Amino acid sequence: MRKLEQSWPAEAAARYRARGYWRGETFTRVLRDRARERPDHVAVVGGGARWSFGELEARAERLARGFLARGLEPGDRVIVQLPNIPEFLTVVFALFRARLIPVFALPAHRLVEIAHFARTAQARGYVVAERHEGFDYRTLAQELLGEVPDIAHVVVVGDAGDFTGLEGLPQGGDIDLPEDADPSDVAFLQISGGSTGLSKLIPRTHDDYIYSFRASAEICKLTPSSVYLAALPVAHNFPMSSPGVFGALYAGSRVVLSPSPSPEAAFPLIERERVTITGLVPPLALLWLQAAPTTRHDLSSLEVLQVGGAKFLPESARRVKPVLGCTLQQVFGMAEGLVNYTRLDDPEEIIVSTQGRPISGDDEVLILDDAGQPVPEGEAGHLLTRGPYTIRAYHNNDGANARAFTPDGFYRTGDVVKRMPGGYLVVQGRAGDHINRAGEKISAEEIEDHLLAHPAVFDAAVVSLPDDYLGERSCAFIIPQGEKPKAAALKLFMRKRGLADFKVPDQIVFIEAFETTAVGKVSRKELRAGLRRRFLEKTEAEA
Ligand code: OOB
Repeated sequence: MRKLEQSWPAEAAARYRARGYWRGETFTRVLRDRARERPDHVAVVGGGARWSFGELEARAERLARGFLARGLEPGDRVIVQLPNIPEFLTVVFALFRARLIPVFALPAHRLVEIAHFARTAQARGYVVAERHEGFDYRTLAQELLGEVPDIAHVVVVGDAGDFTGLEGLPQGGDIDLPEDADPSDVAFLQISGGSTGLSKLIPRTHDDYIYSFRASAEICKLTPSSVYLAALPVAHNFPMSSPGVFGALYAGSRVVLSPSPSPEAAFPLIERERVTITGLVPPLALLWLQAAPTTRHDLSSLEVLQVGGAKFLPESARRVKPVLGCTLQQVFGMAEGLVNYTRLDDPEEIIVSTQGRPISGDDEVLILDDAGQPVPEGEAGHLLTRGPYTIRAYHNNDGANARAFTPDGFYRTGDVVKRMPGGYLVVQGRAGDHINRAGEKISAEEIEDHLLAHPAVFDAAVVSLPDDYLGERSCAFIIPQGEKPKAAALKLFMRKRGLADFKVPDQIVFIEAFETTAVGKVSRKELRAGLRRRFLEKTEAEA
């Protein structure tokens, strides 16, 4: 079996075990333990399904045999691109049971992204839903096979068309399931927000990831009577593990999957299932705050609303309790590891004005100035971190590893933060050039590359602009070549290249030239900063 590398030095690993963070648990054992303790407790609700822990385990086991009987082999990587449907959980637990390695993609990803994940992970399998929000993933699968022939198996949840359906996998009755994974093995590959260039793959082990959601479930005080609503796309790290669906299942709670995070979809589920906790990105939280006062649905079961993924401004944060009647919890996390939470019993001022403090006493946090020196408490600096669930390296990416990690293993988050008394962090912004569009991270560089592929684009620079609803929106400054293209045509061009919709620039501004300094060329970073500054000054002057 091809094992993927994980990268904590032996000394750190031994310390994390000795301190009880890494307890030798695996995903398969966690599910088995819950299924034994409370076989009939409803674990997953979604679509028409209501599966108990016992049923979830039995389904996962059956599917695990099916995947292996189909020809996948332990160690193979399998891209999982599923919306919030209960099969997400059976598929993922089945892959763990069969020692296959899920690679998590979001439903919004398209050919460019999926092909990149498939190549980087050397994936052999791809699991999709037939369709979601009007998009047919079987067509995407077909295109993927044309680009990445190593994908030998496509499995479709729903009507499979020419592919194999989940229900149509061989029964595999005669297949022996492999021994359980070693807890220090890489369990899956998560994708990075992609701050520079293309998304990177993040190897997470059973030990480190299970620690992060077990501790998160404790911080969120989950019990078997809690009900967690997955409103955001469940393959994202926040609804997956902070405490997310895995933390909820760990605590023996119930997971409810909402097909969409909109109030129209989520509010009826909150009422029907008596949901106690859910997580949103700031723009959705604003939408909920707007919809709640006039809804006919009873939201009184909601005890905690988590908000994270992008900065939630104090003015909005202050409204959560009076409008929704529940406790706000701010969550500042990253797929690479470190997650910060405000605690449920923190004073209101901490809850509304900070992004929380780390999960673990062994999360090491450095806040450094440009010269790499620590800044005093209360002053802004670059956040670097190292700890029991923060990776030390990306999968197979020496270039990114050299940039993103210090020689002694700290991850450079790219975020600029202040540390307040008690270790609470306040996010100020970020040093890098990505756009945080409603929690979706977009790399300026990646989008510029796509724009440059258009024959009428001479040069392009993509920046973030403040946006009342999205937090940030993307704006592409373009120097045309020859006849000026239409903005709509450029957007269509990006979509046709197979780029996820959220990456298509929200705004396109044509300009004649980029400024250069007397020395000549400026860095892309300065160029983007200058364009953003001048654009904002100009719009302010016009207002
Ligand atoms: C979460 O994970 P990613 O990997 O999509 O994005 C991480 C980045 C952070 O480095 C930071 O720039 C930004 O997203 N971010 C926030 C934030 N939470 C994340 N910026 C300001 N305020 C916040 N509360 O987004 C993620 C992963 C796990 C839990 C929660 C969010």
